[in-house]
Amino acid sequence: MKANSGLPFHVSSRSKIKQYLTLKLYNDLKEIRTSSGYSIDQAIRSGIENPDSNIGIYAGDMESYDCFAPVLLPIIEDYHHLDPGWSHKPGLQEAILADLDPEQIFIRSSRIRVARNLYRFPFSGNMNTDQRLALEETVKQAFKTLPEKLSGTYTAFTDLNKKQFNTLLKKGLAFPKGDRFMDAAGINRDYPLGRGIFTSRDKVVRVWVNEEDHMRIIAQSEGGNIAYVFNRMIQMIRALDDKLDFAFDREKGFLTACPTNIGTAMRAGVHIHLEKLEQNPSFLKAITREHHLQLRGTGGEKTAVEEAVFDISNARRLGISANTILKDLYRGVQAMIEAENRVE
Ligand code: CIR
Repeated sequence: MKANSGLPFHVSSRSKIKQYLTLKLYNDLKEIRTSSGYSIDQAIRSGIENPDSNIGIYAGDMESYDCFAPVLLPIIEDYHHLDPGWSHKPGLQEAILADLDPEQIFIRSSRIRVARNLYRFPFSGNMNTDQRLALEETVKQAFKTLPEKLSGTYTAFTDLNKKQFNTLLKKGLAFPKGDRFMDAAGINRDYPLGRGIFTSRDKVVRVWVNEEDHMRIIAQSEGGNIAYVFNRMIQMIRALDDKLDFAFDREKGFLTACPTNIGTAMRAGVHIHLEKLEQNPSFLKAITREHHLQLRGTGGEKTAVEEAVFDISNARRLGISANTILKDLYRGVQAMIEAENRVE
């Protein structure tokens, strides 16, 4: 008999939740509710409904990480490849690094984002309509107090007609309703109500409101000047941190809806054209592994690579600082460009 037989995970599922949630553990956890009423049944719904889940569990609030720790901790330690005694590493300092691709031959764009949630609100999949709207209002007020150099415009999706919304979506200035994994977790509920995007005047910095996390603070620019992008993002994080209380735990770092994002909650990446390395996937994978990076398809997670444009980003988010993540990306992409130039 398999350890978790009796739980309704699909026979084909290779998710971490299926791997770690034994029937005994489920029985120990099934009556527990966090103070915002979140249960293990809600937490694992996405993993049950989507047999192709990698992880299959979402936190409904900060407290989920304590209440459901018996199953979440082993998943976190496994996914983030943590050593015993692990802990979140602070460190988010502005960086000085030369442009990786000053002639813009390989790197199409650089994008860095962090997820941030507010400690006073349940997380996305566990919010009711009023809470979602109240969160939007809280964040909107914070945007109004930003210093001049960070200021910009907040656009609520409900204020846009279909055509306006689609235009923003095409420019990457809006986010669509989430995927079926998020849907099953309740994260898409009421979409587009309470959702919107803040855009700085020069459009380099954006903040998604009420997507998978309360906020995704993003900086994005064409080319390979990743330090510039990182520094712009940090300035925005600091300004918002002054006004809002982020969900944070000393050991686990910044807490997020998906346990894959906790810690620095940062994803730093480039879209890069690697025509020659595409023909040598084992070499590309070796560089990726050596620098703790991951390869995604052109359109992001769970998409295909089109015209040799790869989305390369950090594989690690917890147990190392944001500055170390940036260095990993820098050195890894540098090695890829060197290899691309070397291969005949
Ligand atoms: C899953 O379990 O596959 C989805 N909830 C998404 C998990 C996040 N990303 C990932 O596995 N790389």
